[in-house]
Amino acid sequence: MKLSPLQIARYQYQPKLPGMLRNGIAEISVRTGEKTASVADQQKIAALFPNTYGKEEITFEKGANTSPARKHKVGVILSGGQAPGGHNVVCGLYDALKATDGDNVLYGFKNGPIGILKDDYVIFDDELIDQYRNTGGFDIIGSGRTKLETEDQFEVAAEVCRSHGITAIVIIGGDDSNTNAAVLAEYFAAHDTGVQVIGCPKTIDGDLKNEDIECSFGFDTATKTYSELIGNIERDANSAKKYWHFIKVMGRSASHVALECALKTQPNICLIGEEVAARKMSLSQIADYIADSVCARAERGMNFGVAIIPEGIVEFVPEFSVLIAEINEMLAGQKADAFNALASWEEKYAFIEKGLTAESMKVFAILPQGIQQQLFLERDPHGNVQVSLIESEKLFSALVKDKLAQRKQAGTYNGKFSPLHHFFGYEGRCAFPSNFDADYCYSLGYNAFMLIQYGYTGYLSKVSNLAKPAEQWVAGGMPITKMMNIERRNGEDKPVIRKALVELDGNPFKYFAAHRQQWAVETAFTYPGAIQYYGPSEVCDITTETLALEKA
Ligand code: FBP
Repeated sequence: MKLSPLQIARYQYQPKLPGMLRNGIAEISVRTGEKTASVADQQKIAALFPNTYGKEEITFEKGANTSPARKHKVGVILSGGQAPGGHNVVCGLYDALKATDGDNVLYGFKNGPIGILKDDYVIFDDELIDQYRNTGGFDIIGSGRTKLETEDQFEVAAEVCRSHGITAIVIIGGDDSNTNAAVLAEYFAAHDTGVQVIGCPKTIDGDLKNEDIECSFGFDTATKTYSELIGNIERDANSAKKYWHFIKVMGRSASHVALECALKTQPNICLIGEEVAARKMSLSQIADYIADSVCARAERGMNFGVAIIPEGIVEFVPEFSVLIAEINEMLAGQKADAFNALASWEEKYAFIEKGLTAESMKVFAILPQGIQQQLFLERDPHGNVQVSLIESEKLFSALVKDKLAQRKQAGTYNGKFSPLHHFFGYEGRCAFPSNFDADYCYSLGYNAFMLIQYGYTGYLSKVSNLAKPAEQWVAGGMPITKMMNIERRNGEDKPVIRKALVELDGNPFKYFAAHRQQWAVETAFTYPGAIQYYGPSEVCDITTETLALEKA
């Protein structure tokens, strides 16, 4: 394999651990804190997790290691979408495990949770691990979206662990994967399997966070990557002065990515799904909001600009959600076959007109035909419209175009509008992790082993105080059940980790809201440039604007 100069240099990078983990395994002691309770629905969660609920928060400290001496065989699983730094979680876990005892063994289950069900694994050694230090991607063992959630699966997982003598599993995943980690931990404890389960908080979407978990890993690098690209586009826009760029960024259920990119690049427009929902904005109102910026800038002779659109935006638009629900209902079960059998779009359109309520038909009618057709193309395994596949950047530019045409007719706008479209998602998920993510992830993995060594199960590896230099970071663990509440999923009440949406009364949004009017009219673009790995700490080690504002 040919290596790039950066890859070779990154192999040598030594990730920074929190100060309390720096003196070697023998010098890490544990402090037990308060007992915990779930964020809501305490009685129900306690009843569902009798063996793992209510445990104490713990913090590691410098001091004599009092954990019982024993050999460890640990399995690790990468779950869900890629996020920069995943390899370093594995490396940190491996290094801590081997530093404790060279005979300890780390198994990597391949291609996500399916790996443990199929008993498909690799055993890590120095040669393999050293090829992946400080690199992006999850390709060291692969990832996947199979969910570990049924008792049958848990039994298979227990049997696989028993056959190898594995006594702990580390699951690196988002809110769903860590919810499943908690359920698996409870099952293993209830069945006396002797297998511990530890989770690690991953997702570029940034929606796995709460008062304990300050951010999920990967968010820093992904948003820096998108912001570099957005900044470059802003500069191009300001040079050529002829295009409006509509840029969709990943973030399926929350707008943290869009908000962070906006804080970094100061575009003319950034939509925040949570605000759209709170203000019950319609598609037409959103289009008017963007068109106002286009007009105001045109009046000043600036027929160019940049608008950031979060991937999940349409689900936040109330009238659009109703439309999607009606389409899902209209095509449920056999009805989809009847629809698909219709030969022409005209016939399909007539079918749709009959199936939708008058209100939803009004919404459907204003959509560009390409988007209308997208709503009927791709279905997920449950038969639902895959909202993330809707090209919302094109949807909004088309709606804005219509608004501008109306304004032109009314004589209130006389500019030029040439939109271009981009989608930034996969570009950022496997980037070389920033120093922050490299350090944070290595610490999460190292720390996960400390939790295993001290016998904890059903815990999330927790590293906090992240807005400060790594030396001051605090390492410890949090029972996953503390983050849970009961939510309705697929028609059933389920215990799940609560997803963190953008808080409209939080500092990051408030800062954005206080500046966006100015950004909408003026050209206040900022150009963050590429992630830097070598150089002054204030250039290379700082993390997100979101975290800085949250901790301000
Ligand atoms: P996770 O929640 O698993 O971390 O994945 C998040 C994400 O990157 C979203 O931003 C995006 O909508 C989705 O994954 C894309 O999924 P896929 O990789 O399956 O196309």
